Amino acid sequence: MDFSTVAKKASSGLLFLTIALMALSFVQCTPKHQVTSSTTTLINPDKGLKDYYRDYFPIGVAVSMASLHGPDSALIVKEFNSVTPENDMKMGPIHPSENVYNWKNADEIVDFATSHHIKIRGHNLCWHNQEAAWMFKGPNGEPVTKELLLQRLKNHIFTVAGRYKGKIYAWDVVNEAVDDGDDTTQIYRKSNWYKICNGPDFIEAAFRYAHEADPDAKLYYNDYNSEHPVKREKIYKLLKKLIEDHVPIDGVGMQAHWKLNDPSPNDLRKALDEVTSLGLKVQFTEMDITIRLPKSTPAPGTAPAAGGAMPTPEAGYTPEVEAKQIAQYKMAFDIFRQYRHFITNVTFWNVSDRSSWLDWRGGGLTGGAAAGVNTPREVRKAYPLLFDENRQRKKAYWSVVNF
Ligand code: 9MR
Repeated sequence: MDFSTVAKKASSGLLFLTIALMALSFVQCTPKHQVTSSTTTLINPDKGLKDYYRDYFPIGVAVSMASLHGPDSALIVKEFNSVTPENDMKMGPIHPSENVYNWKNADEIVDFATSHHIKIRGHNLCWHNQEAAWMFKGPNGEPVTKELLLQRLKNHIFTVAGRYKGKIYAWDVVNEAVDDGDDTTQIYRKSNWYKICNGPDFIEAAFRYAHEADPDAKLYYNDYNSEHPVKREKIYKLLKKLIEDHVPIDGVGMQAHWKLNDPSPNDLRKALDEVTSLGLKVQFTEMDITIRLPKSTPAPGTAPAAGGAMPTPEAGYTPEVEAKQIAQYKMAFDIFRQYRHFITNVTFWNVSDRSSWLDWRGGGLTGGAAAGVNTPREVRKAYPLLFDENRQRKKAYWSVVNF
């Protein structure tokens, strides 16, 4: 909200104070009653995220069997109008050996979404992680040839994207194929795919197969840290080459696994400007904003111990940390709305802070391997989403719907 503009227009100090107090109350607490904000949003507890963003873009969430079968399910239906299978369509889980496909979970997600008129993003058709190991071995256990590997990739994509043709509206066709290092000449990740194909041909091939399998599906290249300057440039080079080679690609998935101060608004805008200058759409495909800090960073409000070492790198979900998270979410969604003509989906990676993939990373809830009797136990929860551990809307939720 632009307080200075309002202030100029307000004919009396009292009116200004009233408006300011109303606006503040939307950010500070969960509204109990239907009220009209002084800007454009109608705050209404019966509405879900998807309703506030109806004129902007679909709002999605990553789902699993646990979330479809438990109490998350009602929240998913109320708040979201897009889902992405968190794991159940990845190559390893869905196609564990040459003639075996595990359709059960994937079908269930598709049926759930279809019956609730929820869009489905497919995730993903080609990745170096959760891969189908059998694909890399030849018929006699020898390393597979490039030709056979691409033939297998084609069969996989035709079978999976073909099965859900017309039901999955967008696919992450290739996931995380760009290298993370600082060497700007090293564009591609040295994955099995890259090594066996002796280059990045598999990326182009995957897009062509996906387009053949389902010509109406929107096809995305999906990666993380897409706002970091070095990686951003590498991704840009990859995309530019795909476009020059007339590869059927519709857009870029920016995963948006973010931190309290990362990305900066400037880096986020730059990433969006670069990608959209190529004529591509953007989907924020795996959004969460962790409160966890790199090990050497003091938690907000804590002082370094003698010698500079931090006794507790993370102090938990303190009010100060929460305020930073609210600000980061608000910044992101303010920018998303400004780029509404280019952004075609914003999806969260998991439903609520009760269970995030981040909680199980690097040691999980019980502390890392270094946590011992004399070492204070680390708080490992990430609290990265818009719903708390009781699946209630957080203040960060209200900061993104109050616009
Ligand atoms: O959330 C997923 C987690 O359950 C899996 O164990 C993990 C395996 O690598 O993958 C997670 O999802 C990843 C996504 O598929 C691609 N981008 C990074 C996500 C978080 O690791």
